[in-house]
Amino acid sequence: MNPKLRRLTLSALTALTAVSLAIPFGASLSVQADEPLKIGFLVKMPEQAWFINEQKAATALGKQDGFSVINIGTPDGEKVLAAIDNLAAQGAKGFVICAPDVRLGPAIRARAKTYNMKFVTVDDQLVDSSGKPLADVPHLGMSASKIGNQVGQAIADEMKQRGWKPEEVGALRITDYELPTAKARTDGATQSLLASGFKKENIFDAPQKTTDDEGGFNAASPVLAQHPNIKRWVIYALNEETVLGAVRVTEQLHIPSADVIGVGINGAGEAFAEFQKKEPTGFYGTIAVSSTNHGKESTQNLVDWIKNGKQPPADTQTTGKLMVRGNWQDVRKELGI
Ligand code: FCA
Repeated sequence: MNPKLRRLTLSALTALTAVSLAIPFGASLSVQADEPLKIGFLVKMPEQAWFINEQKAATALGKQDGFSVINIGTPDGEKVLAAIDNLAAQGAKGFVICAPDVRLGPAIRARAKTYNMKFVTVDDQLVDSSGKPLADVPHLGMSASKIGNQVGQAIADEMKQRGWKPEEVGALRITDYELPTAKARTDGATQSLLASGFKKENIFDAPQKTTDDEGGFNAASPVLAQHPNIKRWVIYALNEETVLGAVRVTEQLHIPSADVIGVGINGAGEAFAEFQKKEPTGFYGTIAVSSTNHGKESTQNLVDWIKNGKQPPADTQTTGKLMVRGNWQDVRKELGI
């Protein structure tokens, strides 16, 4: 070895020994703590624009504040538990999660506890075996009933605008009653619609299996086919992907887009694409909520908790704004989506 290099190596070694001698017992722990923080961001539908945007916002915050975010798609319970194991193996200290089934609550909590990991929920609040929210897990999600009310109001206003009489209109209500936030959203929409004079007997339920376009399409098909006598439809559901799936069915059935008012929730990529189509479709609008803020704030809450022991707020509820063809770009900008 070149003597200069050897001298350098030797002095580096001496320095290292001196340092390690000076470090009291437990040093390895403090060395680990100096490593950049790692957290996970787990979502039930990694292909949905809403969740892509949340994860992107979390990653961006990490880049800015010096921690890293491991994004994982967890479409079922096994994948969630495997992801938590995987995060622990990588040294992650906690995670944000939107679980594929809220009833996984106790299992997720137990697994996180084994690794001494902190976690918060985003969008879908976990429940225990009796269906009660896990109160000790901090949550950030939409103010579901209020946003549902906005959906119902937007539909009612547009019906009025088009001069539709309530007795000649059917409502396709696509439901997921196993997910509390979904039920609260569609209940909210129904409430406002009825308050505007909509006929209760003209509301038809279409239960969905999955909360995406395909789920909306499959739920809507049989219900629309059963009512060929109804010429005008309004459509609502827990999110815009579901409504878009149903709008595609109305197109297949050759119901003119002017006879359909679909209003969704989210304000993400698919809605933007729809608003950019040359001709208006049956998708009238959506209540846009900032997925950027959901991703960012839930991550910030978790990181503050891990780093500074600051307990996150128990339940943060976010608001939305009606986005239609005419204002979508402004609303998008305003909400930083
Ligand atoms: C649920 C829905 C998503 C989104 C989110 C905020 O998880 O499935 O589409 O609306 O709430």
